[in-house]
Amino acid sequence: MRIGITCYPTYGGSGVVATELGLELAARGHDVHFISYAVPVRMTEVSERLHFHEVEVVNYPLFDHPPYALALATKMHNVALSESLDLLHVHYAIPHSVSAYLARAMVKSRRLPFVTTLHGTDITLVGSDRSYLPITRFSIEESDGVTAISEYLRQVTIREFGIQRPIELIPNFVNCDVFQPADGECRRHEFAREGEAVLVHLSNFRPVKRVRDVIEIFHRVRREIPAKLLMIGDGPDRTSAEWLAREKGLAGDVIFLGKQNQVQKLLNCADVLLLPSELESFGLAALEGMACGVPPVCSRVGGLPEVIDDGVEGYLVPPGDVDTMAARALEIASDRQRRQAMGQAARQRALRQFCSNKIIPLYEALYERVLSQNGVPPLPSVRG
Ligand code: GMT
Repeated sequence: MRIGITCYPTYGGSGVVATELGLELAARGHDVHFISYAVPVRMTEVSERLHFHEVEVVNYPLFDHPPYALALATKMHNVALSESLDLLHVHYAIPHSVSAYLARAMVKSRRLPFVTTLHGTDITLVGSDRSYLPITRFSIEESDGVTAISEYLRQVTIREFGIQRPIELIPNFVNCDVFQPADGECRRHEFAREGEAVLVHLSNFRPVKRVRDVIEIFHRVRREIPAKLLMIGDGPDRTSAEWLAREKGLAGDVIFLGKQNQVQKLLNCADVLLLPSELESFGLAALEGMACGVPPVCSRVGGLPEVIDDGVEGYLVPPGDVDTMAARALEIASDRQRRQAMGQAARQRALRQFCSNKIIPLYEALYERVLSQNGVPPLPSVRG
């Protein structure tokens, strides 16, 4: 198939999932065309089946707010025609599914179906804001296929938006060959001395991630055992977290690494992953850690209970309860056997349920259904 994928190309989880999906689809013989304003960050591979089309937004003094959604719709339309796309798959409803709706309407010569994947804040925060709710609901209803990345998000969407059409659950996934426990090769020695525990946090440092809680948790752990904390990612709350770490006298033990590409090489060094978010519709970072054999300590919110079996593969704790999170993290980090048993259980869970080889066929089956419902037989790929 020839598939156009649109996502936010930055470090948000939806962009990561969309990019990994594109890479996997290309590896399985599909032609994948990313359509966005920048090259997706995890699109590090080059292949004849992977293409990128940049959306350029023309600015003009009249435009206080350049109309990205329109530039995107135009680019989708153009690429669909020039590359004979079979369908569009947009990640994050706003504004991508609206742009896809316009592109579909603009392609007059044939049907150009589009699939929308809902990721989280497009429903729980931005989409449910009254200024966006009607158009988000409209574009979901108008999509030819809709998926949600957890049952939690599926239910919230149906409830909050009153959606009548079917929404399919296709959970997030991880490439379990890339994200796997370290076999000797590990960057741990770059950050921690022998005998020090390594805790890790990975996010876009937005308020919903509660990054100050990460520091609070680490502070409590650090009082009990020698440890280092790796903070991977960047975003608006980084400065405040850095400030708090200094205030607590932890500056030498908390290492802010900023945005990183090969996160698996950092995750697989850690003893515990901390994700104390206010809300996570899935919690991709927790899954990436689990695939690397690292037990996560997370908030019991949103879709996280669908990913982690509490007490077996990691721990789920009410959001904001930093004392309990610290106690759980300490329990794992200070007991080698416990850490290994939980890490193995976490890896097994990822292998059982969330590896890309299990999930990508679900997307392929959905594409085929959408195409046949629209009377569009998938075109044979140009390159065979
Ligand atoms: O976490 C964010 O703020 C980014 C956001 C996104 O859409 O880029 O992440 C959401 O999608 C991820 C990938 O599907 C999920 O793993 C995250 O749980 C979800 N974030 C929230 O629900 C807050």
